[in-house]
Amino acid sequence: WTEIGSLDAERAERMVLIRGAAQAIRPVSKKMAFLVVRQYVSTVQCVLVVNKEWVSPQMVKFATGLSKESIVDVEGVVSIPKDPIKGTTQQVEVQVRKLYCINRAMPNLPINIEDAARSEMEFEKAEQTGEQLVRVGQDTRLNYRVLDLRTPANQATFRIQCHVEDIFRRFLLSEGFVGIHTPKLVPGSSEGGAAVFKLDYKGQPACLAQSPQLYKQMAICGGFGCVFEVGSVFRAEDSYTHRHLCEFVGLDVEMEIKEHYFEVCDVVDRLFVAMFDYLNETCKKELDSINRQYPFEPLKYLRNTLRLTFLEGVEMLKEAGTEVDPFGDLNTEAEKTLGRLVREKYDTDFYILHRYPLAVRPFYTMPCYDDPTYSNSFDVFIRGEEIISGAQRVHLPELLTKRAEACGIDVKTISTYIDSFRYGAPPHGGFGVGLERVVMLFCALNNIRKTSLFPRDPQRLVP
Ligand code: ATP
Ligand code: AMO
Repeated sequence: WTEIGSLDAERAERMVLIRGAAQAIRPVSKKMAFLVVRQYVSTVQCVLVVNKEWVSPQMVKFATGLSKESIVDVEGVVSIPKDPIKGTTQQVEVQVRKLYCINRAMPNLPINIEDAARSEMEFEKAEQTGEQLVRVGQDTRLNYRVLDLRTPANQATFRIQCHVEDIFRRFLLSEGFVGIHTPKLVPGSSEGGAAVFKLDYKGQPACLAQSPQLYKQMAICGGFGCVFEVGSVFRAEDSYTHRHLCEFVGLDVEMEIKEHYFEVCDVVDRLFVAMFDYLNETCKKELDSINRQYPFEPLKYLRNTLRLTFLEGVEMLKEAGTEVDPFGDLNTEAEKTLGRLVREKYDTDFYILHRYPLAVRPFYTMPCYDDPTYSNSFDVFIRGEEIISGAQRVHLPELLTKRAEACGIDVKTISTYIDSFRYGAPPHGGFGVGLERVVMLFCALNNIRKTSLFPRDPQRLVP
């Protein structure tokens, strides 16, 4: 068996056996037909020409009668065409000798993969030439996700996502972090607010974990020093936005701090610079596949990630004519504007904003020692949108109790968590990353549903 992606001029004249989906079937005459066969992100043109030895007119008829997306095995000889081939990734052809249909797809599928893989530029061109092309809307894509996932851009997206997760694990393991798994069935909220999915736990009220926050801190109290987790996170988001899901994959880190919360920012810095370097060097083919359908500018990032204080950000916004509350949060628009300003001034799309007002951070966040209206916390942005929240945590049980009460939390519901800090607890901090957001923003995709295999949003529970 040969992978379609490896078919090149070096294999010319050689016999190969490939398996893939019949993406397009183009009859030319009773004696000739083309079959485009796809495997993952690669496509190759297979040529059937009637001859005495191998291809009969019945075989051409059989090929042209195949339904799109049927799974086929093709045996044939690799050849180099006279003219460059349009519309396939491989620049060689396969002269068919044998053709088998392994599994027939139903005719008239709800999504045609070639339509689903078109770029906006192709639609613009078609408008000028009068060609009628079919647009595939997002709901149709998600309703028939199994078909939609077959486009090269989608194949590439989830391969990149797999690399992001893999680099996250490998980097942290190489720095001595321990991988953990915390419970997803939990007694209460960790991030505050009403955004929890409630459920009945054998008669006790419970919910799905909004984050591993309290447990990853308890793992530090358990003596692990530094930990990470890759796991599902559940948020009962009310509103329908381009960057919120009701279930996403959280990449979480928690670690002891010796002196300053910048030690946590240093991990973010090293981890993400290594990740972006790796993606750019190792995933060129995948990035090209995404770029072909959804063109984007490569992410700009610095060797040492830029760190701005929240107040420096507020000042930059003010100078540009956007007034924001220096004790409040940045809204989505202000975050975007700041992203543009940072890019203009510092030539980077990736930066850390730290020392947020305490009032807009969760109860477990450590206030700044020099000014408790601010906090030892940070958010990290790609192209003006948040991918990470992090902070130093309150490890002093009295202060933690006061902070929880001030945030309206019934401390009885988190007593075992607060008690964890009574048995000797080191200063610590950490951060949480949304996997789908990292992939979405690295590739400048416009919607988080594109980076979730089977997205869960306030309106979608199927497929
Ligand atoms: P997280 O919820 O993890 O903090 P986030 O991107 O929602 O991630 P926030 O700090 O909560 O970040 O919110 C930043 C801004 O995004 C808010 O000020 C608000 O304008 C907007 N925002 C947050 N959540 C929603 C939502 N569910 N729907 C619409 N806008 C939201
Ligand atoms: P936060 O609530 O900011 O912080 O979440 C961390 C990161 O998770 C991602 N994220 C989401 N992704 C998709 N859909 C959502 N609804 C959604 N909500 C959040 C974002 C965000 O930056 N416990 C803290 C982290 C910490 O301090 O360690 C927390 O959960 O990328």
